[in-house]
Amino acid sequence: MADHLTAKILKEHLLSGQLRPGGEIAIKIDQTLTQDATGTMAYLQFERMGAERVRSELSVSYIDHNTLQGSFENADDHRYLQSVAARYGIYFSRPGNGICHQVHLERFGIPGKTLLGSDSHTPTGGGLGMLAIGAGGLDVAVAMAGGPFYLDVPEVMRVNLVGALPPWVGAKDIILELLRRLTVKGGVGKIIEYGGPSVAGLTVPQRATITNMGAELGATASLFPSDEQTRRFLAAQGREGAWRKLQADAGARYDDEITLDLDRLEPLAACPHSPDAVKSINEIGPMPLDQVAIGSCTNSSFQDLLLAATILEGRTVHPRTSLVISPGSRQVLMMLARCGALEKLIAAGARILESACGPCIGMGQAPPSGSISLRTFNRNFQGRCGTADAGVYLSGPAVAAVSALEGRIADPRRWGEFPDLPEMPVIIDDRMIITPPEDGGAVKIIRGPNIRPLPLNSALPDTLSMTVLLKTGDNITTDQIMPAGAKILPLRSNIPAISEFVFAPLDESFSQRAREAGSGLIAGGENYGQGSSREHAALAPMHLGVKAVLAKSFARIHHTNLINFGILPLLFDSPQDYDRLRRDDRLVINNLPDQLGQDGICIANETQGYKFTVKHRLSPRQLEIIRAGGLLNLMRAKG
Ligand code: MIC
Ligand code: SF4
Repeated sequence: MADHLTAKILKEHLLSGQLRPGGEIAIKIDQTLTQDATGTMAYLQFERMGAERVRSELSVSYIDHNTLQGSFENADDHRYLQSVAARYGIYFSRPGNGICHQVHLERFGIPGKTLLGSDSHTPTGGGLGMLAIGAGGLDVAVAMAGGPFYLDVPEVMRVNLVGALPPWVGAKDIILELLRRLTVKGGVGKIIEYGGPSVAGLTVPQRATITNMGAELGATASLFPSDEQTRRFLAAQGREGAWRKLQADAGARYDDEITLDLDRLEPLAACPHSPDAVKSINEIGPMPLDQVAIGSCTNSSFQDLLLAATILEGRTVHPRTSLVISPGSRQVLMMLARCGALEKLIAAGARILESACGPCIGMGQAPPSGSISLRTFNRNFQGRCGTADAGVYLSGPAVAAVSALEGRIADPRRWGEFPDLPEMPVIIDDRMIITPPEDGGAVKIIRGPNIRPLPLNSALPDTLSMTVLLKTGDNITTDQIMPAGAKILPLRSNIPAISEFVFAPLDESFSQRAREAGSGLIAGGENYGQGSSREHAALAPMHLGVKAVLAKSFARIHHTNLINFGILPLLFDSPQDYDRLRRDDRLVINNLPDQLGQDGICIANETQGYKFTVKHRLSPRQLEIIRAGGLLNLMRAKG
């Protein structure tokens, strides 16, 4: 049978289940990655599992998110993470070494392997032909302990790339065009495979920009074949031995297929406040800009920043606009320095940040009130940049660089010929990646006061009586459920403290009302919990007594995170039931354990005096987790 790429990799890793859409399968995970903002929880959970050493082929702990260190908290977290890495056999990428996805691509990714990461942009690795999937920290902890990763068999969509990119149009425009067509929920439950005659012309960093933002489509993963481009990239990184050819068989059948003609693309940007609100630069017009930010795991390869430096060379950033650059990795930053591009950026007036997530997650560089910022990043959810009333546009580096010079959104095609970008040898220097000792048994784990014990849920009761704490619209992001930014991110290892901010962007009274209610439910629309993989968006509501989320549909990672922490994810059966429900209604579900085994679950709305039926899509395995009050409880019960 002719297999697509997804089937080939899944077959090589299948531990249980059938590769038929709809069913649940378990796969072997070869590599894991964590970052510091989700990593502390992941490792606290891993410690609870009692393993002596990680059992994956390779596990890496990156420090890239929480690097501002305004007080002791982040530094405490870093010290804890470094000691855990040495203790359990995990590579440790030190702060300043770069953003997890960029560094993993450069130094560790291997075509055909599986990678599970506690960050939603882990699918960046698909640019190398890896099956790379984002997950909550607990799932990553299980994989590190040698356990399988469970997922619903995804549908596979092929994106057929034809034609050639016009000058000044780049990889970011390809993925923005897909977001325009498919929206932020168009990829939910799917793996997106890229193929067609134009794939061969795309470099690995370009492919990685596309697979990175597959996360914004809601896709489980995105995949490019492993071909000559992949071999060249790995050879340049001194890792040609990791290469293997991998491509879909001719005649492989896909669940869905679309064609994108690159010839017809133009420079695009996503408008506030969603990555799928995409328009052409011309449609948007010359919007004045207070800030331009170039970097993030989407667009901070050497080639991206070299292009920006070449455009900026000999010119000066517009007086109205602040330009900040956060290089994707130390490798990229060193290469920019060696070839002189860094000097060009500095001379033009760019503000150079360390190689980290930085402004992408609101860790500094919040733009002014009511301002407009243009960023080469992947998310522009309201308030994520740190300024609640700012508007963020997302574009590629060419648009960003010319816009920084003009002080307004500008079309790079008016800037003449596309420049020649010289190639240069890759600088390979892994001294900021600490290899764990052979035997970490004697390593002492260092816990500062910011590292608080992990809260656990209680087993599911027979009857749930809950107050509707909040009713939301569609596409609620985990940034809205559990915001990040310089003030809140340092509390990631302290669930009681971070819980105070749950749903703060939507309703500042939420945490207090939840605590007073004692037992709560959240009513959501479509694609509830899109965006980040942060399991804090489940853990912190759990801490506040949220027992269930009743939504029209869920984003994949958040659905699993809710289950992992014993919060019941329920589905509306009809839009009328959603319409009728009101905040503060008191809902009761009786005979829960029995009802969960049946087709529908009956809920009594005691406030309004009616009954309605809801559904769930929990597998028998997930039901067991929910009954136990979460995965850690279940693992403990099973010894
Ligand atoms: C993000 O881009 O939203 C983050 C910050 O990288 C998150 C992880 C987190 O919340 O720590 C993600 O994408 O999963
Ligand atoms: Fe970091 Fe932003 Fe990438 Fe998330 S999306 S990993 S915050 S650079």
